[in-house]
Amino acid sequence: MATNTLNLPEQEYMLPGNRACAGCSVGIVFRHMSKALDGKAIFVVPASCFTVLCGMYPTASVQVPVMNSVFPGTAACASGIAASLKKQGRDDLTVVAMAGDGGTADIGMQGLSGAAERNANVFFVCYDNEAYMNTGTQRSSLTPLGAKTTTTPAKGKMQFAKDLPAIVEAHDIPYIATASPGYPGDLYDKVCTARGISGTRFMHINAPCPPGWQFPTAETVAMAQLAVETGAFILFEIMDGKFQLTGKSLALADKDNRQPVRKFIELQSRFGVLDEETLARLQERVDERWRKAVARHRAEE
Ligand SMILES: Cc1ncc(C[n+]2csc(CCOP(=O)(O)OP(=O)(O)O)c2C)c(N)n1
Ligand code: SF4
Ligand SMILES: [Mg+2]
Repeated sequence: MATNTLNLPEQEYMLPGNRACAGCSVGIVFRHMSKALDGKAIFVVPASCFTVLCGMYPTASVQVPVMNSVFPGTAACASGIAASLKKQGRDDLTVVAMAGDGGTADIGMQGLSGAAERNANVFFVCYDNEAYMNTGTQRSSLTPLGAKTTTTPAKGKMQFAKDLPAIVEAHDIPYIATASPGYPGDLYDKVCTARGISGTRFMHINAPCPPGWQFPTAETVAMAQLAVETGAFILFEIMDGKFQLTGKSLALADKDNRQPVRKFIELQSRFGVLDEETLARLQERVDERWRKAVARHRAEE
């Protein structure tokens, strides 16, 4: 049975109170991840909002060991820790490299690629708040077309976000998944699956950010759900090369009732400058990725 709020383990690895903004989705992500890992994990984290959330010893807000790494070295540090644990015969701990979109898709990409090519025993998680948020909302290669940041032109970002899971898939690793804080049971189950696999595992998690995306702090979960309901973010798993839609995305594919992207976009002031032509391009891109995902799911069922 899929995990839900009623059968989620009660043990918490996140203390009440941390330095993230009100309404931050990263706390929801870490809370469910750490439960799925039973707290038996070592995290390696480059500079990011997640380092802010974790805080510093002795006032850290998380009850797992966290090592701060340099940006390009996250996957390499995690690989080294995994090699050391192997030497010590410790197979009870999961080594998690957890980085933002900037720390994964831009500055950490070569380290991730190297670890994946070696199939290092590392679980790499990218929580994607779609910009360099910790330093004040600069664009990243995962910022969507048309979104305003402090380093984009007046009409918003001019390029589409790159397809991160597709890039990682080219490395032929045993497990890739996407997840969302809007569907924490699905996220929890996927982390449990990743935990049980050895080799490089990768997860791309959509992470709505109230100040960066410019929406009210109470709407974080609704925003995460809308990303999935519109198909702007698709929930899937790729296990040993086999692609399957999961959770809400699978239900949407079965019923063919996605919402238009406009419904997701219009609630975020970062898209306040979006013109109709750019919105149409965004919708087209979402439709194209959705069609490919559904076709692949059916072909590989
Ligand atoms: C090599 C290097 N370049 C730049 C920085 C400054 N810096 C700290 S956090 C950050 C943004 C990280 O963005 P992301 O990885 O998306 O994480 P987020 O803050 O959005 O959670 C930057 C650029 C740094 N610490 N090291
Ligand atoms: S800027 Fe966004 S991602 Fe960073 S702590 Fe605040 S809400 Fe979370
Ligand atoms: Mg970011």
